[in-house]
Parts: sequence; C-alpha cells; structure tokens
Amino acid sequence: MKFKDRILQSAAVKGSRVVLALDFSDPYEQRLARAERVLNAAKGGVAAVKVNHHLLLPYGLRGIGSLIETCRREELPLIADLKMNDIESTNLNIVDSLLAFGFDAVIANPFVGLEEGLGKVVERVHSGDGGIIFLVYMSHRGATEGYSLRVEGGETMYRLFARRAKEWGADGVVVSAKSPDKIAETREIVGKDCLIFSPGIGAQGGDLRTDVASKADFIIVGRSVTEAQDPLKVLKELNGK
Ligand code: 3DU
Repeated sequence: MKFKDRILQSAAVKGSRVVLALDFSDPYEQRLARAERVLNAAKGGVAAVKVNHHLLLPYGLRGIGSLIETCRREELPLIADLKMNDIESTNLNIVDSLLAFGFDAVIANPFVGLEEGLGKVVERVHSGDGGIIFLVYMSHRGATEGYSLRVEGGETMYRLFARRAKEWGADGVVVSAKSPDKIAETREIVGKDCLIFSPGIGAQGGDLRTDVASKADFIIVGRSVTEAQDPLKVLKELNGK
C-alpha cells in the first residue's frame, strides 16, 4: 500500500491525526531509551512517527533499529525529517538508505529544484511504497525571510513551493500551524490529494483552537507530547477527544 494510503489508514485506525516528533535533547546515550519509552506510551494515540536529527545523528539508521521495528509492528508510518536539499545523486543515496532501513517517507526542500535535484527522487520513492513531503512554509519567525520572498513575477516562495508539490507529485506538504491563512492558500493550490502536515502547535506557540484543525490533515507535535507526564492524555486532547 502506498505511503499516503497507509498514513490515512493509520489515522483512521488510531483515531488520530498526530504525527509524533520523537525529538530529544537528553544526553546522547539516553535518547533512544527515552524515545522508546515515549513511543510505547503514545503509540495508541498517534497516526505516524517522525524522526529528526536528534536521534539520527547520534545513533544512525542502524542504531535506531529497535524504534523502527516498533513502528513497523504497530503499523505506524515513519517519516525522516531531513529537510533534504542536496544534489540528485546524494538525495537518491539518502532515500535509498532510508527505505532500506524501514522508513516510509522523507521531508525535502523543494528549493533545490527538479532537474538533478528532486525529480528522480520523487520517482524513486514512488517506484515502491515510499512517500515524499515538501516544505512549504515553516513555523519559526525567520520563515518570512525565506518562504515569503517574492520570486520573479511577484509570487511568494511558499506559493511556488506549494505549486511544485502539486506539479512534482509530492504526497504531502509541511505548512506551519501558526499560519492558518497559508494553510488555506496551500490547500487551494495543492488540492485534496496532497496531505497537509502542520507543525508548531504547543511548544512553538501555535494554538489548536485556531481553525488549523479543520484545514490541515495532520498536525506534527513533539515536545507537548514527549515532555508530558501522560502522553496519551495530551494526544486525546490534540485529537479532540
Ligand atoms: O515544536 P515541537 O516540539 O512540537 O516539534 C516540531 C517538530 O516539527 C520538530 O521536529 C521540528 O523540527 C519540526 N518542524 C517544525 O517545527 C517546523 C517546520 O516548519 C518543519 C518541521
């Protein structure tokens, strides 16, 4: 089953639209055990899992094998948040490693372009059941300094990135939960088939009570869940239960 169908199925089965970001800044030797504890406590309430440099740098793909195994066992799609942004040969090498070690999807930066950038990468992940998600608008303050720049013709970078997602066949896009207007704009451009993943809720100040809830398909949440005494309770709230 293709990545998009798998994550939608997982969301339906779990009754959740939370992608759990397993980001930890504990001493290196303690991070994996903590991630496993949090995942075990939270797995019933999440639709998918996202891993970032916090784990991938100190442990590598081999080192997080047990975590990958848990995700597979629980049928939780696993996303590598590498914000990939390199030349084609390196990008292909990255996705081949990710897929070989059991990841389901990767986050990429469409800034790098199609030709000798992401074109063949989209083909490669889609030749199997993998997925690719494009950054469209990020949640930090400086996002305006890049994603809001106007390109030739006056269009903003984030609108261009949304169009690229649609035209290049991305499975999803990342748009900040702190910019509901940009989620709505992105939806108009990408349509219903391209999933919108929205980070920035909680620790970064984004508020679920805005209309983000109805506009994004998934919310990406890290610290609000990973630092909670009772992760499942927080997940229930995030899922409106
Ligand atoms: O702020 P949180 O702890 O809920 O974590 C959010 C995660 O989503 C974290 O891994 C961060 O790197 C990622 N992310 C953003 O926060 C903003 C983006 O635009 C893209 C990814």
